Formats: sequence, structure tokens, C-alpha cells
Amino acid sequence: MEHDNPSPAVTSHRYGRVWVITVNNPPVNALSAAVRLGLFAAIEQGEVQPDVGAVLIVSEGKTFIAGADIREFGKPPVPPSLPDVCNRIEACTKPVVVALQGAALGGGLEVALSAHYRLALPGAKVGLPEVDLGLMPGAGGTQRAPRLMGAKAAAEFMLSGKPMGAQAAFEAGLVDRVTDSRLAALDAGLAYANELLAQGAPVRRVRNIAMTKPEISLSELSDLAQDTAKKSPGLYSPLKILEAVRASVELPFDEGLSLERRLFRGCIDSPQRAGLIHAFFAEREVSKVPEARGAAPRAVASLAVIGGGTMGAGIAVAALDAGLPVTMLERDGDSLARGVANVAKVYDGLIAKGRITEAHKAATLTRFRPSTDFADLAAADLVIEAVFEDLEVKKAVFRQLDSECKAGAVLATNTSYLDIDAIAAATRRPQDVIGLHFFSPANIMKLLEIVVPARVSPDVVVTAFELAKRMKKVPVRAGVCDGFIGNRILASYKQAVDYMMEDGASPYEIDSAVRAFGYPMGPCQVTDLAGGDIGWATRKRRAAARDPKARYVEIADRICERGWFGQKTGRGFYLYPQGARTGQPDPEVLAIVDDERNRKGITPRSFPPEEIMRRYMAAMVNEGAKVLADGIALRPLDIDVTFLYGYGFPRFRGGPMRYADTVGLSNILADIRAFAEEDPLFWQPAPLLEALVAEGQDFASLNQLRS
Ligand code: 3H9
Repeated sequence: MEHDNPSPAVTSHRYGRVWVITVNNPPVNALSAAVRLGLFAAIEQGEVQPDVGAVLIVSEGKTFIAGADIREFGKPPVPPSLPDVCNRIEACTKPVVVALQGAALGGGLEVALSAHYRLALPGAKVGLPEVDLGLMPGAGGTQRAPRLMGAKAAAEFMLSGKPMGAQAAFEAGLVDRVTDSRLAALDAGLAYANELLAQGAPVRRVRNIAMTKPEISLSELSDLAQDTAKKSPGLYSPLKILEAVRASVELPFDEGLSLERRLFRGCIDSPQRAGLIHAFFAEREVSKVPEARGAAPRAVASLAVIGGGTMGAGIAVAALDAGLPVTMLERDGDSLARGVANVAKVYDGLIAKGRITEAHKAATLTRFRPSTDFADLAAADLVIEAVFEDLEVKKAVFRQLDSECKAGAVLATNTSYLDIDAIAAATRRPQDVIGLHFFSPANIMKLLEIVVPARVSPDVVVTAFELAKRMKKVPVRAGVCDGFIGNRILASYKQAVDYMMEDGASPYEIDSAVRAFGYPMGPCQVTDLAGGDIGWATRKRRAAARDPKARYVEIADRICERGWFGQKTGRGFYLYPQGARTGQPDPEVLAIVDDERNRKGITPRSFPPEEIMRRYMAAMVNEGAKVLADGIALRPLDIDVTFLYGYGFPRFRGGPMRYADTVGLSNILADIRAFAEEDPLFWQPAPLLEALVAEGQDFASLNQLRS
């Protein structure tokens, strides 16, 4: 019989002596206000039923509970709070059992920790991933997890945010039993609850477990804090997690809970929480593209890559790792041997790091087929061209693909800048041609720009998104222009960097300001890592098209002319003695910068880090607004995700467009106008930015996809 519950998201039934509470809040059973209310009421109902001996909490669907409802953060809180619900569960005077299937994350695990007995099904995953959202567990997790698994293990568990499987959770002490039965959560949970009833198992509250032998000393905690501050510089919540764990060791349970509450509120109020949650939703929204509404993906059972250079090999590895059979095509035997060696090198690197075994490499490579014969591409469902970055070379490849590939094959180019409409026009099947812009190293970097030319068919776009999912990439839809979303915006703020360098900021000051903002590396370090020759080639290619009135800084060219291409040549903006990975400032580079300033009669002035970042971000955001207005990016959030996953933008700031909203668009525009007094050609305010400021709007207002 079903019992009334004030919330439709929670139902209760009695099965014999067990009161079964079922959470049903698709898609992931997040703990919305309705679920919290329902759980609270259902526990109270179960507790007072005379013929009920135990309570079982289960969920519908493939997730137990994914945690607090993230969409509610930042809005006024609605009672009952999750800590109150958890405390109510724990206080129940009848044994409460949970049966975990799928993910029990964040508040979902906290609900489980408040129960008295925990059963995990084989596929269960438990985790406290709040740190990834700029948060900490806020419903008792910081006090209960240490009591079950030890303070040190709990601290590491919460700092990593990584979930663990059922068996590991059992070994860690977070769950009491892992069932190997194939029963559904309800049946397995009922069997466990009835067994406990038969044994007369008592109510057993985690809060009452004494922290008699804290498994972490205070000095270890402070070491962990220092280590954490180093690993996640500038992040707010990791240190709060450690403060709460310390309280679990030092304070009575209730005082620990109150401290956790205070610290959690601090995290909720931090701009980092807002930035990280924006990133969480944005990276899911990017797959919602207009083409997905009406088209189904084409089947892709085999893939081919043309070109065995670093990029082609990386793409081949990404496809092999996604389980696809891959053909690699090169123009001759020597080039093919290099391509095969490039693929093997990636796997050997993984073997050296202990990530995979020789046997895994051998098994994977059975799906890899090197070839020099275009006819071997005849059966491929999807071909990715990754040859030399030259329009005529690429057009020739596509003409050949047109004549060799089967009808309906998707023909993709990995170009980073070139006109994909022109490449498509070289074939008789432009509807099948698309851009798949991978980032180097292609088997590691998550970003995939899916570049949509004018004549491509929607099902090809959807196929590309499906492929991205199989390859575990984060896809962003981009339009055709020089550089698409990422490299077009990059070109703009790199120019701002060049101007600052010539006007007085050293490469090292610029890098240091950018790192302090939260990037792992500064722009000059990135150039050194990627190879200065790449940008140099692009600059030479674009030289003819450059506006003669535009300011052009030659410092990077002077460095490249000396053969200093960065890490691979031992020096670039920095010195890398004996193959060092971290560079040292180079006085000769500073002398080159000085010479260039003198040559142009520029008297250097000083740039405080704050000004460096204002210029850097103003250039990025201004070009971002132009990219949006041109329809190259669908929404501001697509630009955010591009920069988070392809360019090292600090995730806790949510992405450049989100950052602009937090600074205030009128402030960004005021900066651009002020900078325009020095260089009106470069600092032309984006009309979209001006319009948003005039309307009092922000970029977030453009994040909804219009149908
Ligand atoms: C917390 O719990 C704080 C507490 O300690 C204290 C509180 C006081 N809320 O990822 P998917 C949406 S903080 C709202 O594509 P999957 C998601 O946006 C929370 N919505 O599925 C998407 O929506 P749409 C700690 C959520 O199968 C849809 O559900 N918990 C939430 O690949 C499907 O999601 C976490 O950080 C949520 N909590 O992966 C866990 N979660 O369809 C976050 C998801 O409109 N969640 N949505 O695009 C996850 O890691 C994954 O969603 C999960 C499923 C592994 C569960």
C-alpha cells in the first residue's frame, strides 16, 4: 500500500516489516526541496508505524542520488535543509538501511552516511565531489566520513573529489556490505533489511563513533593543507575541507557540524562556486545544438586518419582508445613508418608511466591499420584529414577522398584556421564535409571544436557530436572563420600581450600575472611549449593580409629568426638548459625586447599585474563578443567551454565570458574605450558589447539557445 507523502518525488510503501522510501526525481535524483521534504516526511511516517521494524531508502533509475540540486545554489534556501534531513534520518529510532545503486555523490552519499546500515550494489559509485564545484560536503559529510574511514583517508577523498567503486568503498569502511547478487536495489535492500531485523540489529549512528585514535596528526593536516594550496593555487574550498576535517578530530560531533555549516555557507557565497557551477552546466549545454533537434547520427564503425604527424597520430590514438578500428594513411613508406612510430610512442609513454601494459598496447594495435593506398579508405565511415596546414594541399586531399570514399562517409578536416567552406567546395559532396579541430596532444586534450561549414548536412554535425562523446571529448560547435572560436580569440589577446611587451612589460612579468590569475602557464610559456615556429609560420602566412595601419610587434619574430623555438630547441622566451622542462628567464631575450623598443622609439613604462590582466581579458572578451555576433559561437557559454578545455583558462572563474559578467560588462567596455585612446584600430569595442551595456544586460542573458 502506498502512503501519502507531501512530495511526489518520494514515495513510501510497507513490505512486511520494512518501510521502503523511494526517491524518484529524474534524471539523477538530485536532492531538490521536494525530495528533501519528502524524505523528511517519509522517515517520520515510517518511525511511527507500529508494524514497521526497519526503514529502507532506495532510488528509481540508474543513479542513487547525485547530490544536492545544484540549480538551487545561489537562490534563497527552502527548508528543510539537507543537514536537517540527514540528521533526521540518523536520529530515526528504527534501523535505517540504504541500498546504493549507481552514483551516490555529494549530498547523496551524505544521506547514505546518515543511515545506520549501507549496502552497495556491484555498480555503485560513492564520492564527495563538492570540491569540483567550489564547495565542500555540507550535510555532515566532513564529520561522518572521517568517523568511518579515518580522518586522513576522508580528507584525501574529499580533496580529490574522485568517486570510488563499491568494493573500494567497502574496504574504506564507507559501506557495510557489497552484494554480488543481481537483484535490483529494492530486492537486495529488502533482503538485507530483513536479515538485520532477524538478527535484532540495533540502530547504529555514525555520529556516535568516537574519534579516539585520529588517523591524522595536526601537523599532517597542515602539511596536507600546504600541499593542497600548492596543487590548487587560489582555490577556496579545499582549505575549508581541511578545516572541517580538523574539527572532526578535535571537536564533538555537533560542534563539528556547526563549523561545517559555517564553512559551507562561505563556499556557497564564494565567486568560485558560481564559476565552477557555471562550468559544470556549460560543459553539458554545449552538446545542445540546433542540429541535434531533428537529425540522427550516421553509424561510425570505422575511422581513418590521413597524416601521421603529431596531430594525426594523436587523433588515431584517441580513436583507438574509443574502441574504433583505425586506418592511418600516409603518402609514402617513410612517412608512414614515422606515423606508426608516433602512435607507438604515445602508448610506450603510457606503459612507462604504468598506465597501460604491453598486452593492452598490443591488443589495441590489432585495430590499427597503416596504409599508403587511398583505396584502403573506401570502407571508412569517417575520415579525418590531418595533413600540412595549407589550403591547396588540403583541397587536393579532399578531391581524392571524394573519389575514393564510399557514399555517406563523413569527411572531416582537422585544420586550425583554414576555410572549410572552400575545402568542402573542392568535393562533390559538401554536405559530408565538416571540421573536427582537435587540440594537441589530441589523445589528451578534451576540447574538440566541431566546425560547421555552410553546406554540411545536420546529421553529419550530430555524428561529430556523437564521435566526441565516444572519444570522451568536450565538443563545442563553431562556425567557419580564421581560427574558429579559440584561435581567433587567442590571436586577439596575443596581440594585446605583444603590445604590452613592447610598451614595457617583460615576457616574465606577463606570464607571472597570467599565472597569478589562475592559468597553469603564461602565454610565453605556452608558446615555448607548443613551439614558436608554429605561430611564426601563421604570422608569415597572414603578413600579406595584415592591415598596414595595424601595429605589429616583431619581438617573437626576432626570437624565431635565431632558431629559438622554445623547449624543443632549448630556448625560446625562456632558457631550458639540458632539456629542462621549466624555463629560466633569458637576459638575451630581454635585450631583444629592449632593442625592439629602441628601434621604435618606445620608452618602456611599468605594467602592474592587475593592468596586465585587464588588458589581457579586455582583448579576449571584446573578440569573444565579436565571435558571438558573427555567429561563430552559438552562446557565450560555448566560448567559456572552449577556453576552459583548450586554453587553460582557470575553471574557478567559469570562462572568459562568465568572468566578464562578474567584472561587469560596463567596466570591461570602459577599459576598452580607455585603451582605444592609445590604439583605436586594435581596441574597437564590439558592437554587441556596447549593446549589452546599453541594455543593462550581461552575457548570461544570451546563454539560452533560441529555437
Ligand atoms: C552537494 O551535494 C552539496 C552537499 O554536500 C551539501 C548540500 C547542503 N543537480 O551529467 P549528466 C543534471 S553538491 C542538478 O549529463 P551522466 C545535469 O545538468 C553536488 N542537476 O548525466 C544534466 O541535465 P541536462 C555534488 C544535476 O549520467 C542531467 O542531470 N554532486 C545534478 O553523465 C544529467 O547529468 C555532484 O557534483 C545535480 N546535482 O552523469 C554530482 N547532477 O540533462 C554531479 C546532474 O539538463 N553530477 N544534473 O543537461 C554528476 O557527476 C553526474 O551528473 C552523474 C550522472 C555522475 C550523477
